[in-house]
Amino acid sequence: MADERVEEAALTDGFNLVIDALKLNDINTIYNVPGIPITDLGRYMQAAGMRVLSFRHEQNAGYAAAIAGFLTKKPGICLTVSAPGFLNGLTALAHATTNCFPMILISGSSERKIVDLQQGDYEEMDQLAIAKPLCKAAYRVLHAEDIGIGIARAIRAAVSGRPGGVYLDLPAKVFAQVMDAEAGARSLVKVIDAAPRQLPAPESVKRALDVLKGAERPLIILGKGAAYAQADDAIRAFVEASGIPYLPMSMAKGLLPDTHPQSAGAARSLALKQSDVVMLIGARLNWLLSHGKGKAWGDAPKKFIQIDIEPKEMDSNVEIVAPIVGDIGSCVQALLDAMGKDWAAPPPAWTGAIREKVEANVARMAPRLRNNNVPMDYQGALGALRTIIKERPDAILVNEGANTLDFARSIIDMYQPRKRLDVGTWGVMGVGMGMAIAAAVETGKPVLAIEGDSAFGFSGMEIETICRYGLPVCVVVFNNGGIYQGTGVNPSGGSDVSTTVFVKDARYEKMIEAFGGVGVYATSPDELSQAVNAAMDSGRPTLVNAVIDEAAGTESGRIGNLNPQRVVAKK
Ligand code: ADP
Ligand code: TPW
Ligand code: MG
Repeated sequence: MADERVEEAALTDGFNLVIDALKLNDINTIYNVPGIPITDLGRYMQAAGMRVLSFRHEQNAGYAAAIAGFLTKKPGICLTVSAPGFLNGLTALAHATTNCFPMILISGSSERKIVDLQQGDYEEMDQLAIAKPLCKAAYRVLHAEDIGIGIARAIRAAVSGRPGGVYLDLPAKVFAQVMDAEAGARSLVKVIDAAPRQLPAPESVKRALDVLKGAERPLIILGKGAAYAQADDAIRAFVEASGIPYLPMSMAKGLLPDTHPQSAGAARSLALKQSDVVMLIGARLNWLLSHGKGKAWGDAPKKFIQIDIEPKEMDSNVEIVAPIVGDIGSCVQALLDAMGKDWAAPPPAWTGAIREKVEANVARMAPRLRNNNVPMDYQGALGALRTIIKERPDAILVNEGANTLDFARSIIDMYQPRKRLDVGTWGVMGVGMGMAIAAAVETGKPVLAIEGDSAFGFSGMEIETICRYGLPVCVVVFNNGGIYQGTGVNPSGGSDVSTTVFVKDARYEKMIEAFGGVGVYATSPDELSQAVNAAMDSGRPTLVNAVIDEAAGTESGRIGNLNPQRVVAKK
């Protein structure tokens, strides 16, 4: 007996090595769905003091991991079973890559030699090959002694340069492989300086400042890369020292408070159209910025300056006259250092015009946000929630839907960095509950999730997860009875309802009651406000069913123009 224990103490195995490698790299939270071959891994992780959160669907665990990466600058880890679990997690991995969030999808997999000969193993699939085009890097570990290096590579790939999703394939066999404990310990790698600073070239900083100095109507656009960078003080100092109006992209809201005098948020179209020099900081000129051309940008000729860690991003859509390649913290600091004391603020004609437009638009909206209509419209309901975020600026706002998203983005002011989490680059539905869970877990702050009724449906079962872990999440379902609106009719006159319509007067609040949470049915902004304040005070998992006028809103929210138009009617 005694000899056996000594023998055991001198050995380690794949399970232990995965746990030791993650812990060595300060990764202590795992978002997973258990099953063969990773059930025991989750148990052993929990036994080893890691936080292992089990979800009801891997896609939601994956979205949680992706946003954990955005919030912490460390890769969020999603752990799944083979083939179907892996595929369920893959959407989130692709989403992380598209949004430049660091994440690692770790999936168990079947027996290599059976997979490769397609002999029909349990949950057989060539996962590595399938993951590759959807992520930044993909690795497979075949031997226990390579677990340390495999995890180190995955971490570095996820967070260095432009962050993104990484796939790590762990065949079932590896977990049970045994090796000498000391050799095992030596095989682990602590990743040193996983995302090294990348200093910009001094000449590119000077070139950018020269272009900015020549501007008459300069504009800064802050993107979610700027929020991710956690260079909040330097960014604010640079924007303020420059005196240039700025526009925050959706998830960059709050980097400076939306009420900041230089914010052009409420004068977005004027700012885009009339600007002559635009400096992008951690924002791509993709569809969300109309690719830097066309009607949205007006007739005034533009010069673009861009700060990004990814050199290939430059000139992706239009010419970038002054590219600055480096990490945002270093780039913005370099700009600040090189600006000099004699920096001249932009012409008051420009800053004044923007300010005037902002104030006019804010004043025009104000009375509509105070309406107490029943059924609620988006302005009345979001006016109430806007006040709640103003009073609780450290709460995290999660937001998805179409109208529910577009109205909330413009109506709700944010006051602190990384407090607004939403559908991101793809405008994907289903991120809501995963993001809410990770936000609560990673930050310990209360979370307010404002969800279209359709959007909520994509991940709604995770309210059980929220209740199970007792997370301080308040979900508000904007219930207009459908996708975009609840008023659609079946054009054939048949008995099926329209493709965009759900059950009338659905009682979503009863869903959370099934799991011991608090359910509230709210028909007016006052009721909504009361319910959400109570939830935020108590921290109890809550779902508020906010009844919204089914005719409010528009098809596809603010991006209806992206719908293709039918040319030939069906005979
Ligand atoms: P948004 O959707 O808010 O406009 P995007 O996702 O389009 O933002 O752009 C984010 C950009 O930020 C990406 O091009 C990415 O390479 C860049 N980025 C991310 N992190 C950093 C960083 N630390 N330093 C510099 N650029 C970064
Ligand atoms: C994964 C397409 C965009 S917005 C939306 C869908 C289905 C739902 C809008 O209705 P909701 O909001 O949430 O009730 P509201 O206020 O307008 O009524 N599948 C995925 N992603 C997307 N974007 C879609 C489908 C879509
Ligand atoms: Mg809806």
